[in-house]
Amino acid sequence: MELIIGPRLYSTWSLRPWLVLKRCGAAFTTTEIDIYSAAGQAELERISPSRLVPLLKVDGETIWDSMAISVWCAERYPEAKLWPADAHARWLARSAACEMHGGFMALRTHCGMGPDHTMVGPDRSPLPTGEGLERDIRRLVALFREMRTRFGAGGSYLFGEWSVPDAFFTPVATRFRHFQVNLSDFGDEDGVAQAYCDALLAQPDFLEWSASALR
Ligand SMILES: N[C@@H](CCC(=O)N[C@@H](CS)C(=O)NCC(=O)O)C(=O)O
Repeated sequence: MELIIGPRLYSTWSLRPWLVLKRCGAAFTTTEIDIYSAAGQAELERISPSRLVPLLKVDGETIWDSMAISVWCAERYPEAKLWPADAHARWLARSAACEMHGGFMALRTHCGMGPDHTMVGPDRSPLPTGEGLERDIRRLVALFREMRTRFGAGGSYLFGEWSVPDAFFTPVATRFRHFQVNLSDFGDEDGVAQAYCDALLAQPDFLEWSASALR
């Protein structure tokens, strides 16, 4: 099984299924494509149905899109318990992961990751201003606080134990760190959302990803 990803320094979309596969204990290889080079673009054209990464090559198929790969993982590795066991938590965990998958365009646009800003490097940049950015950050803070308060008792992740939304929100924690977002300015009075982001950044799998990106 092969996961094809973009550059580890920048590719927030690639990090998500990589974290999910690690949680499954899956045996997989990782192939990085430099999507910023002409050769990488040609490779994308050749191998990717959507011209995007990540891709998972398994059982003779190419599964594209980070959410589709995560859903496949939950099917293939039920013992990894990738979604919360409690039904209410599970419904909301899927809502949260899908909201991240399809939304927060202002955060993506104004706090982008790419050759100018790395997801894992030590460099930091000031928080830009931009249409919709404050609304996106406030919404993320509110979401993190609500889920942690309602469902987080069993651990330090969004729904207590680790689940798919944690993979989808790890790139948010890296953006908040890189752009030095002070979450208390966005409704996180007592640090609940910040503690969650800290837990995401301290995940051993994420630290492994960061270390390999910086090598
Ligand atoms: N919704 C897709 C988004 C994937 C995506 O946007 N991937 C970026 C890399 S982070 C990409 O492949 N970009 C190729 C390019 O810009 O040419 C997913 O979840 O997999």
